[in-house]
Amino acid sequence: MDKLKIAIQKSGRLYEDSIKLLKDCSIEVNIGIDKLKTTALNFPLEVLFLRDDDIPQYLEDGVADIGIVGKNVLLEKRKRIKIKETLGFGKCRLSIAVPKSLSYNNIKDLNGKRIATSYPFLVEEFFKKKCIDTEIHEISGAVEIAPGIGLADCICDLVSSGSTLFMNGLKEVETVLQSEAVLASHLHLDSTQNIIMEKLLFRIRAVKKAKNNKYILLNVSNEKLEKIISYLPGIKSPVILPLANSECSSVHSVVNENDFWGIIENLKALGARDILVLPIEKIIL
Ligand code: PRT
Ligand code: ZN
Repeated sequence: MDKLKIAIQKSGRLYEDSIKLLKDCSIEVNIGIDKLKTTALNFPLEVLFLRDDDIPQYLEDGVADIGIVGKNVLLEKRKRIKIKETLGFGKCRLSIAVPKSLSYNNIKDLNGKRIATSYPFLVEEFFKKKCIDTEIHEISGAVEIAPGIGLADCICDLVSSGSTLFMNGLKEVETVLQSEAVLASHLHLDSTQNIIMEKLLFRIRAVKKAKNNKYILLNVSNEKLEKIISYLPGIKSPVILPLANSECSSVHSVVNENDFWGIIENLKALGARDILVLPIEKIIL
């Protein structure tokens, strides 16, 4: 049977989560010793292990059919490929940072400044849109030390916790891009490749939906049941089951991770008791 070729990062920040995503999609991947490529055991997928910077080019050329790569890399490389799905991991932002000692009021303070970055295209676009004139110095690594050694006045680099900036005496002042890992594809997949990709996307979306939601069970006395039901969201509506104690009911529902704590607090205030929260493996609507 034909196989779809997926490119993932060989090692680095996206590797573990990419493999985990496949695993969560029930796709078993046997990782060999040389780790150049491997074949999934129970899904028509061939996995190619590459440097993240090379993935957009391979996707444009059709050497790989689909790939997992940071949106930051994908937009910087400007290859003709399609983003099919955001994946919710590898989250970071591409930000401008200046020395802590520099007093910064607004973006105009960056006029005429030398900016060191590994993302010259995205940085240039950003400043062009804001009509700010800067001098961009492309460097490939250790961007955060550039101001300290006099190579630049400020930097534009990826930030997640902010500790690298902090340790190098820098402060974040502008966000150029919010980024996360995405699944991207070659522009012209044939029909079999498309079918396999859609099967994979179907699984990925089910896993993503499950990750963003929790299954919640609670007990409530029957006189408070109506209020709880009207408040509690659910996929359709909550499940209500009688308890052995006929004055109380058990309510089951699904709540979104983002609203979770607010919902729990309100449920408690409305009389919910014995609240249990469980992870969900997959949601298929
Ligand atoms: O070897 P290869 O070329 O494949 O990997 P790489 O070294 O180029 O990339 P890698 O593994 O560092 O990152 C891969 C992708 O992870 C990036 O393209 C982003 O999409 C994503 N990502 C998420 C990050 C970060 N968070 C991140 N914090 N990539 C890099 N960083 C670096 C950043 O450059 C800085 O040096 O981490 C430092 C800042 O982190 P904090 O936590 O101190 O703010
Ligand atoms: Zn890289």
